[in-house]
Amino acid sequence: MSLNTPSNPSEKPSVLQVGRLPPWLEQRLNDEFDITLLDRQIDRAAFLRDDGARFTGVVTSAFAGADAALIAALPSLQVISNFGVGVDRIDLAAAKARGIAVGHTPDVLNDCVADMAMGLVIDVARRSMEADRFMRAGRWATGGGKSIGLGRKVSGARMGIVGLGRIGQTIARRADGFDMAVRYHSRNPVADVPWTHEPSLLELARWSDFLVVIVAGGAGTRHLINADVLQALGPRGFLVNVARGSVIDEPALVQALQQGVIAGAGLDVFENEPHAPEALFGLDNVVLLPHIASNTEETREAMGLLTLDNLRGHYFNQGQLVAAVPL
Ligand code: NAP
Ligand code: 8YV
Repeated sequence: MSLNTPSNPSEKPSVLQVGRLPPWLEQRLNDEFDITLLDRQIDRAAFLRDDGARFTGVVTSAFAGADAALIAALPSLQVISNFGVGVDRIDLAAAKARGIAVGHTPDVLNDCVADMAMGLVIDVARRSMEADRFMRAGRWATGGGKSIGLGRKVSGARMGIVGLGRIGQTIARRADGFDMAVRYHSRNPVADVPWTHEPSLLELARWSDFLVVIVAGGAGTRHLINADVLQALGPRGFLVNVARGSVIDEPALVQALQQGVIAGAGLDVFENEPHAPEALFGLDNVVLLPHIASNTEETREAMGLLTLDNLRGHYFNQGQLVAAVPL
């Protein structure tokens, strides 16, 4: 018998699922665990009060998270497995205080998130989405062949990366391939990388043609990109955010885009998802994506398998999560 297979299906561990997950993953979770979907409970508070003590695991996503109230309502909780690398919606302090292990999905999504960051850099600089709208409206033909205005060159430009972690380094390597000059800002310089650390975020913004944000979310980075940083990026600078919406002061960004304080922005994430500031919808100098940077068949499958493996590791391999969040 494999370590990953429970000896008796009726003894499957009880795991509470918060939010929806890809259907194939929900199927696999149901095969191996006794899953209850919190979203199906009409009166969540009553359900948690009556049934909360039976769950030893939670499976959630970067979108749904697990806040302090939920963790407190689950007195037997041992493990939280997150479908996603970002754990800003999980109350890590509450988990740590109770000795609850937290698993997530690092590394398997680096390529796709970095690819999308480069896609946004190109889209916003070369105006490809704007050009697509122009074509679909028939304006190329009706305008007698007159095209949209000029874009800006990406190859050889300066890219400042805010957060040189797993994904930030993957973006930097792609920027190298575009012959870009790369510098980065983080609290600590990263050892053994060829890119220059810039201790001042304002200086990095001043230097950059493209400022790409890929720090962790949460209280420590809330509104790190504020009006001063946007001012420093300046009227020829572009902002790309594939981290979390909370990292940007959104009203300040809207104003900066409306008033030409910066040249444009490419945004995959927003402060109040699934909502984005409506003021952005009418602006041509912004590219908006509905948080899809990791959404490929390949990466979602790898994330799902790691989400499963973290649970399996906890229950069937002596509490050894494959990818545990350091608490
Ligand atoms: P990571 O390896 O932990 O890197 C995070 C980086 O952020 C580190 O370089 C860290 O460096 C830096 N950082 C943290 N706090 C900072 C601060 N206050 N000021 C400046 N830098 C700070 O994480 P990762 O795997 O690259 O993922 C990064 C984030 O991307 C995730 O947490 C998630 O929110 C987001 N993400 C988004 C998507 C999407 O679909 N758009 C997909 C995956 C991930 P220091 O500690 O030295 O400061
Ligand atoms: C996903 C993400 O969109 O990994 C993260 O932190 O934000 C994205 O990969 C998310 O995990 C889906 O819930």
